[in-house]
Amino acid sequence: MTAAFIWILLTIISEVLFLSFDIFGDAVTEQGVFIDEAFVLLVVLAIPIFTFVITTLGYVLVKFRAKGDELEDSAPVRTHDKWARSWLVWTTVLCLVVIVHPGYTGLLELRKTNAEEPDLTVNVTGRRWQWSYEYEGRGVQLFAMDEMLILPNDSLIRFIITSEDQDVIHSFWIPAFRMKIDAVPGLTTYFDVNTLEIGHFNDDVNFRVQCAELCGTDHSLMFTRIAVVERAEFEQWIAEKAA
Ligand SMILES: [Cu+2]
Repeated sequence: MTAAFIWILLTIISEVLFLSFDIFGDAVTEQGVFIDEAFVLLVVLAIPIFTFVITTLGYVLVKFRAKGDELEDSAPVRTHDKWARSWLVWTTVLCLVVIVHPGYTGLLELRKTNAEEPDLTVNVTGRRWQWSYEYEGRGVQLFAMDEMLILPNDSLIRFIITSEDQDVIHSFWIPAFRMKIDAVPGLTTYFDVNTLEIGHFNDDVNFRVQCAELCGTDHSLMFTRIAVVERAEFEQWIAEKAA
């Protein structure tokens, strides 16, 4: 009874604390919003299990500790069928639930724009230790490390990603978009985002591309600052850049 009470109390406190903290700030793409919701759901489901394990551990440590000079073992308990079975059933059900949602539904969500024609396609190449970008069909390429990746707001953007031949595996990660995928030599990967908000690296460091696969000496410097700007501003920028 005491243990059950502690478990419920710990669970309520942890859930309230978790839900009242804004850990990462807002996601700025449709896909990112879904990913954040999935993350919150998984943590909310995991908290009761975590508190159950912690409570059980703490409770048996205190309750069944050796008292005084007593050195004799208590009678061994071999099985506790009812508990074992119910643990198996509940954890299995939980696993199956999260495989379907947000697992399977999440994959569908991230792929739902695949058949659509994107407003902008950016071809990305990784190499040690720099990213380069080509705005497909727009005549703009970015090579220099200090150049900003300018992207249009309110648009479907497709990133098509690879690594140079003879290079190593990198990972193309944009924290503000909550999206990340490997950049592999000889292979193309891609992801789509629908941008929802303008933003600039100078106001929020999550607006950056960051290599997320340890790739050598300057791995940590393998990043590009991002600005998401209104469409008109983007068109103006790209026209100037292409000229
Ligand atoms: Cu890298």
